[in-house]
Amino acid sequence: MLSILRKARLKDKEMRILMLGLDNAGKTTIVKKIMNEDVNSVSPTLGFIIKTIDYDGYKLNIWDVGGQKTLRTYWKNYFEKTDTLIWVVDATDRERLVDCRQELHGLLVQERLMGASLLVFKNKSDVSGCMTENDIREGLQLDNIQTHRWHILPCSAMTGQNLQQGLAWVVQDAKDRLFLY
Ligand code: G3D
Repeated sequence: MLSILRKARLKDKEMRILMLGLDNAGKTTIVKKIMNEDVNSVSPTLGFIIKTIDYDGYKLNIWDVGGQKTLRTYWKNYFEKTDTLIWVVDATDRERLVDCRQELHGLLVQERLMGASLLVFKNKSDVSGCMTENDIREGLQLDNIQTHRWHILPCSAMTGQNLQQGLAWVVQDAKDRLFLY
């Protein structure tokens, strides 16, 4: 039933995208950069922000939800009807990579996120000496994921690197899924 509803919405070219990650990963800055807003005036997201982006004929409703530890228990309130989960990782934060992996894998077992695809943004890739794509792939054990279609992209909310490519993947994946199910 859920997949039928999801398919109907995808046919309407409307998608619900949930952007999550640990606090300070750069979620709000990514959304601002995509919207061409000033990225130098970002304050921590205490609740959530919804932004709608038109991309390749699709209406992308992006939910940016706060990632502080105290707020993570509320993440489940946003799972319903999610087409794509964008998991934002701070590539400079080696200390919290284990925390980051545990939170991500905790999401992937959630029933209400089962039909969603996963895009991992390796953010802050503009910072020299940051973790590589391979570091993140291994650290988050992405190759173990069999329940969701997934993809990883290095990006930077500061320079805008790969943000459009990320949206392109999200939309292409949605198109592919229309034919799959
Ligand atoms: P969040 O929404 O995930 O909590 P924010 O994260 O968007 O608030 O960003 C947290 C901090 O990381 C901000 O710095 C922001 O400028 C910085 N940041 C986000 N993305 C990038 C990036 O791609 N490259 C670099 N170099 N910095 C980034 P402050 O200093 O305001 O805390």
